[in-house]
Amino acid sequence: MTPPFILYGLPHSLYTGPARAYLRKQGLPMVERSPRDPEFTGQVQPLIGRSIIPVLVTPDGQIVQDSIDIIDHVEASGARLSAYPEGPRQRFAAHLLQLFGSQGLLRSAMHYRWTYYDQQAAFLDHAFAAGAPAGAAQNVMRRMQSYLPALGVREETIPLIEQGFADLLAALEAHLSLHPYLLGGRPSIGDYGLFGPLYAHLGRDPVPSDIMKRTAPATYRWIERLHAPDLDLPDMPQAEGWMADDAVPATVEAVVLEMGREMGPELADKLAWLEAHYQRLAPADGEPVSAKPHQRTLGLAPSRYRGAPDEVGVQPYLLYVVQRAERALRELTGEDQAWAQDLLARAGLSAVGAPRSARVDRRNHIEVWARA
Ligand SMILES: N[C@@H](CCC(=O)N[C@@H](CS)C(=O)NCC(=O)O)C(=O)O
Repeated sequence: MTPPFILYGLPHSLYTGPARAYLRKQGLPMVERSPRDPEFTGQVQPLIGRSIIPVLVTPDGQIVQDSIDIIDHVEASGARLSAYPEGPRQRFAAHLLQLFGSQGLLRSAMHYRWTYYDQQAAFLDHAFAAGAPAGAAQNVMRRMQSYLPALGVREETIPLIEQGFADLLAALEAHLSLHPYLLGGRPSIGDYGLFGPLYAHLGRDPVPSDIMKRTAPATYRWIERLHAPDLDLPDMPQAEGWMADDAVPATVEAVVLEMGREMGPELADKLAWLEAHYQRLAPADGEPVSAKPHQRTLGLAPSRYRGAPDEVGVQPYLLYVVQRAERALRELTGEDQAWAQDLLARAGLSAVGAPRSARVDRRNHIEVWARA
């Protein structure tokens, strides 16, 4: 009998969510195990070189780290429900929203989890105890909490973050009241990207999930639907497949506009920071982006968040995700290209596709600088 895929992850982990939801939709035999599992600590983690989840071990023993790389690994061997639309507009929109979920909603997700720790202590203590031995869980939680300033979570930004969450839920709700997924009757890489923060933190932790259930019930259902092993459509029109004619409806464009409000300025400033850093460093192809694999943030970039002064930590991984959206952007021609440029400009996201020489690749489970 073929052994199952093993996913090392945790229910409350933002980046495990997309990998788990995707693997379930593929109907692949799979078990999920905690990173406390001795096989993980003894055999898998030493190969990865840092303490990080999710990690996939395939039936033939290959090891894949990274939520995006896990999905792409399965795609490459033929997925029953590919996350990549064939239509170039839809594919670009899906990549853009993956960027939003993977990078742009971290501030919100971490704010709601840790600013409201006192109101959610029983839930979070219970969750983190599953991922670390007693005693160590408190240290992990303190480390997570210490990331807030570099994520731009400060007293002055908190009301703005919360307004942003409400606005995003309103935009998602308008779309998901009509459609099961972002681009029709099946999930795309954009759905999986947004699922990360909207499930693990914002859809499970008591304070934000309560807001979601009360104000955005169709969005909450979309989370359940993405997490199910099937398409889970009893309450929706049985419209299977992508929307016709490569359509990206106005309700999805509205979510992209929310993306721009949430992360447009910081995206531009972080990318400019990375470019300047890369120029200064002039790294060789394949050089790790940081001295140690667990060091993810290279520095702080001054920026703006919804009109307020801001300062945010810069992670080269961002570029890895941006490059994917840019690849999809380059595939658009003629009217489709003009549509994308107009959407990016309206959203304040024109940093996507701007000229740049810095490139980030992932090799041997870590991020490295790449020369063209
Ligand atoms: N780019 C990675 C990010 C993974 C990641 O940040 N995982 C978190 C859990 S959601 C983690 O393992 N954090 C450990 C730490 O920061 O010490 C991916 O997409 O898989």
